[in-house]
Amino acid sequence: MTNQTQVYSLTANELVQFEKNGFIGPFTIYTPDEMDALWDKIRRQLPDRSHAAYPVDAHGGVTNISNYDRHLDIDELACHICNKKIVDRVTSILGENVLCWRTEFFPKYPGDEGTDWHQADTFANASGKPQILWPGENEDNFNGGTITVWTAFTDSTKENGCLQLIPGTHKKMNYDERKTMVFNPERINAVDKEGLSQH
Ligand SMILES: O=C(O)CCC(=O)C(=O)O
Repeated sequence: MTNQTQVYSLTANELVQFEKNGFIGPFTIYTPDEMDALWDKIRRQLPDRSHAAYPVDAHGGVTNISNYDRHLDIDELACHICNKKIVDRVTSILGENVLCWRTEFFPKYPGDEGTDWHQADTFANASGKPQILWPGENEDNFNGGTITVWTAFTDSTKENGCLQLIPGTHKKMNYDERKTMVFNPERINAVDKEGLSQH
Protein backbone atom coordinates (compact mmCIF):
# COMPACT_ATOMS: atom_id res chain seq x y z
CA MET A 1 0.00 0.00 0.00
CA THR A 2 2.96 2.37 -0.14
CA ASN A 3 4.41 4.77 -2.68
CA GLN A 4 1.64 4.26 -5.21
CA THR A 5 -0.15 7.08 -6.97
CA GLN A 6 -3.39 7.73 -5.13
CA VAL A 7 -5.93 8.24 -7.89
CA TYR A 8 -9.03 7.97 -5.71
CA SER A 9 -7.95 9.92 -2.62
CA LEU A 10 -10.64 11.92 -0.89
CA THR A 11 -10.68 15.61 -1.79
CA ALA A 12 -9.99 18.23 0.87
CA ASN A 13 -13.73 18.92 1.04
CA GLU A 14 -14.55 15.21 1.43
CA LEU A 15 -12.02 14.94 4.26
CA VAL A 16 -13.74 17.86 6.03
CA GLN A 17 -17.10 16.13 5.55
CA PHE A 18 -15.68 12.86 6.90
CA GLU A 19 -14.30 14.59 9.98
CA LYS A 20 -17.64 16.35 10.58
CA ASN A 21 -20.04 13.46 9.92
CA GLY A 22 -17.92 10.39 10.69
CA PHE A 23 -18.63 8.82 7.33
CA ILE A 24 -18.25 9.57 3.62
CA GLY A 25 -19.89 8.10 0.54
CA PRO A 26 -21.51 6.33 -1.13
CA PHE A 27 -18.89 5.71 -3.80
CA THR A 28 -19.21 3.54 -6.90
CA ILE A 29 -16.58 0.81 -6.77
CA TYR A 30 -18.11 -1.49 -9.39
CA THR A 31 -20.70 -1.06 -12.11
CA PRO A 32 -23.91 -3.04 -11.44
CA ASP A 33 -22.82 -5.63 -14.05
CA GLU A 34 -19.35 -5.93 -12.50
CA MET A 35 -20.86 -6.38 -9.05
CA ASP A 36 -23.38 -8.96 -10.27
CA ALA A 37 -20.56 -10.97 -11.85
CA LEU A 38 -18.33 -10.64 -8.79
CA TRP A 39 -21.10 -11.57 -6.36
CA ASP A 40 -22.03 -14.57 -8.50
CA LYS A 41 -18.45 -15.86 -8.22
CA ILE A 42 -18.25 -15.17 -4.48
CA ARG A 43 -21.59 -16.63 -3.45
CA ARG A 44 -20.80 -19.93 -5.16
CA GLN A 45 -17.69 -20.24 -2.97
CA LEU A 46 -19.22 -19.24 0.37
CA PRO A 47 -20.68 -22.67 1.24
CA ASP A 48 -17.27 -24.34 0.95
CA ARG A 49 -15.85 -23.59 4.37
CA SER A 50 -12.96 -26.07 4.18
CA HIS A 51 -10.44 -23.21 4.37
CA ALA A 52 -12.59 -20.67 6.25
CA ALA A 53 -10.95 -19.05 9.26
CA TYR A 54 -13.84 -19.80 11.64
CA PRO A 55 -16.17 -22.79 12.02
CA VAL A 56 -19.77 -22.52 10.88
CA ASP A 57 -21.10 -22.58 14.45
CA ALA A 58 -18.87 -19.75 15.76
CA HIS A 59 -21.08 -17.18 17.47
CA GLY A 60 -20.08 -14.19 19.58
CA GLY A 61 -22.23 -12.08 21.90
CA VAL A 62 -24.29 -10.40 19.17
CA THR A 63 -22.55 -11.44 16.01
CA ASN A 64 -22.05 -14.45 13.81
CA ILE A 65 -18.30 -15.02 13.83
CA SER A 66 -18.57 -17.66 11.11
CA ASN A 67 -19.12 -14.74 8.69
CA TYR A 68 -15.72 -13.28 9.57
CA ASP A 69 -12.66 -13.06 7.36
CA ARG A 70 -13.74 -14.96 4.27
CA HIS A 71 -11.23 -12.77 2.38
CA LEU A 72 -8.66 -15.22 3.73
CA ASP A 73 -10.09 -18.13 1.72
CA ILE A 74 -11.91 -16.48 -1.22
CA ASP A 75 -9.62 -14.79 -3.72
CA GLU A 76 -12.27 -12.39 -5.07
CA LEU A 77 -12.80 -11.03 -1.56
CA ALA A 78 -9.05 -10.64 -1.07
CA CYS A 79 -8.98 -8.61 -4.31
CA HIS A 80 -12.02 -6.61 -3.18
CA ILE A 81 -10.39 -5.37 0.01
CA CYS A 82 -7.31 -4.33 -2.01
CA ASN A 83 -9.39 -2.46 -4.60
CA LYS A 84 -7.65 0.84 -5.27
CA LYS A 85 -10.94 2.75 -5.20
CA ILE A 86 -11.29 1.66 -1.58
CA VAL A 87 -7.68 1.64 -0.43
CA ASP A 88 -6.86 5.11 -1.82
CA ARG A 89 -9.79 6.59 0.06
CA VAL A 90 -8.95 4.82 3.30
CA THR A 91 -5.27 5.75 3.13
CA SER A 92 -6.13 9.38 2.45
CA ILE A 93 -7.78 9.34 5.89
CA LEU A 94 -5.47 7.04 7.86
CA GLY A 95 -2.14 7.38 6.06
CA GLU A 96 -0.39 4.80 3.93
CA ASN A 97 0.43 2.14 6.50
CA VAL A 98 -2.97 0.44 6.70
CA LEU A 99 -4.11 -3.05 7.53
CA CYS A 100 -7.43 -4.78 6.90
CA TRP A 101 -7.74 -6.57 10.22
CA ARG A 102 -11.23 -8.03 9.78
CA THR A 103 -13.98 -8.52 7.23
CA GLU A 104 -17.54 -9.55 7.94
CA PHE A 105 -20.57 -10.51 5.90
CA PHE A 106 -24.02 -9.38 6.98
CA PRO A 107 -26.50 -11.57 5.08
CA LYS A 108 -29.85 -9.78 4.90
CA TYR A 109 -32.86 -11.88 4.03
CA PRO A 110 -36.33 -10.43 3.32
CA GLY A 111 -38.16 -9.85 6.61
CA ASP A 112 -35.06 -10.03 8.79
CA GLU A 113 -35.00 -7.66 11.73
CA GLY A 114 -31.68 -6.21 10.62
CA THR A 115 -28.87 -4.78 12.68
CA ASP A 116 -29.83 -2.61 15.63
CA TRP A 117 -28.32 0.85 16.14
CA HIS A 118 -24.83 0.54 17.54
CA GLN A 119 -21.39 2.07 17.50
CA ALA A 120 -18.23 0.20 16.56
CA ASP A 121 -14.85 1.05 18.01
CA THR A 122 -13.13 -2.07 19.35
CA PHE A 123 -15.69 -4.66 18.10
CA ALA A 124 -15.71 -6.17 21.59
CA ASN A 125 -19.21 -7.54 20.99
CA ALA A 126 -17.62 -10.61 19.40
CA SER A 127 -15.98 -11.76 22.63
CA GLY A 128 -16.72 -9.27 25.43
CA LYS A 129 -13.13 -8.05 25.07
CA PRO A 130 -11.70 -5.40 22.73
CA GLN A 131 -10.81 -7.00 19.42
CA ILE A 132 -8.34 -4.19 18.62
CA LEU A 133 -5.54 -3.34 21.00
CA TRP A 134 -2.88 -0.97 19.76
CA PRO A 135 0.74 -1.27 20.97
CA GLY A 136 0.95 -0.45 24.67
CA GLU A 137 -2.78 -1.01 25.32
CA ASN A 138 -4.43 -3.76 27.29
CA GLU A 139 -7.99 -4.93 27.94
CA ASP A 140 -8.48 -2.38 30.73
CA ASN A 141 -6.81 0.51 28.96
CA PHE A 142 -7.52 0.97 25.28
CA ASN A 143 -8.57 3.56 22.74
CA GLY A 144 -9.95 1.45 19.91
CA GLY A 145 -10.24 3.16 16.59
CA THR A 146 -10.79 1.74 13.12
CA ILE A 147 -12.56 2.63 9.90
CA THR A 148 -15.28 0.45 8.44
CA VAL A 149 -15.68 0.13 4.68
CA TRP A 150 -19.22 -1.05 4.10
CA THR A 151 -19.89 -2.58 0.66
CA ALA A 152 -23.30 -3.56 -0.69
CA PHE A 153 -22.95 -6.75 -2.73
CA THR A 154 -26.63 -6.63 -3.63
CA ASP A 155 -29.04 -3.70 -3.93
CA SER A 156 -29.27 -1.69 -0.74
CA THR A 157 -32.15 0.78 -0.85
CA LYS A 158 -34.41 2.66 1.56
CA GLU A 159 -37.18 0.27 0.54
CA ASN A 160 -35.24 -2.88 1.49
CA GLY A 161 -33.69 -1.41 4.63
CA CYS A 162 -30.32 0.09 3.73
CA LEU A 163 -27.64 0.89 6.29
CA GLN A 164 -28.33 4.11 8.19
CA LEU A 165 -25.79 6.38 9.86
CA ILE A 166 -26.28 9.23 12.32
CA PRO A 167 -24.00 12.13 11.31
CA GLY A 168 -21.69 13.48 13.99
CA THR A 169 -22.04 10.58 16.44
CA HIS A 170 -18.47 9.35 15.94
CA LYS A 171 -16.72 11.53 18.51
CA LYS A 172 -18.17 9.94 21.62
CA MET A 173 -19.09 6.36 22.47
CA ASN A 174 -22.68 6.09 23.69
CA TYR A 175 -22.63 2.35 23.47
CA ASP A 176 -20.73 -0.29 25.44
CA GLU A 177 -19.56 -2.87 22.93
CA ARG A 178 -18.41 -5.26 25.68
CA LYS A 179 -21.95 -5.94 26.87
CA THR A 180 -23.61 -8.94 25.30
CA MET A 181 -27.25 -9.68 24.65
CA VAL A 182 -28.99 -12.95 25.30
CA PHE A 183 -29.57 -14.42 21.87
CA ASN A 184 -32.87 -16.21 21.47
CA PRO A 185 -33.44 -17.34 17.88
CA GLU A 186 -37.15 -17.94 18.66
CA ARG A 187 -37.65 -14.20 19.16
CA ILE A 188 -36.07 -13.12 15.88
CA ASN A 189 -38.74 -11.59 13.67
CA ALA A 190 -41.36 -12.57 16.26
CA VAL A 191 -41.79 -9.35 18.23
CA ASP A 192 -43.96 -6.26 17.77
CA LYS A 193 -42.05 -3.20 16.68
CA GLU A 194 -43.49 0.26 16.07
CA GLY A 195 -46.98 -1.17 16.24
CA LEU A 196 -46.29 -3.73 13.53
CA SER A 197 -46.27 -7.43 14.15
CA GLN A 198 -43.15 -9.10 12.79
CA HIS A 199 -44.55 -12.63 12.87
O1 LIG B 1 -24.68 -3.96 7.67
C1 LIG B 1 -25.05 -4.07 8.83
O2 LIG B 1 -26.15 -4.54 9.10
C2 LIG B 1 -24.22 -3.62 9.96
C3 LIG B 1 -22.87 -3.17 9.58
C4 LIG B 1 -22.03 -2.95 10.77
O3 LIG B 1 -22.49 -2.98 11.87
C5 LIG B 1 -20.65 -2.69 10.63
O4 LIG B 1 -20.17 -2.63 9.49
O5 LIG B 1 -19.98 -2.53 11.66
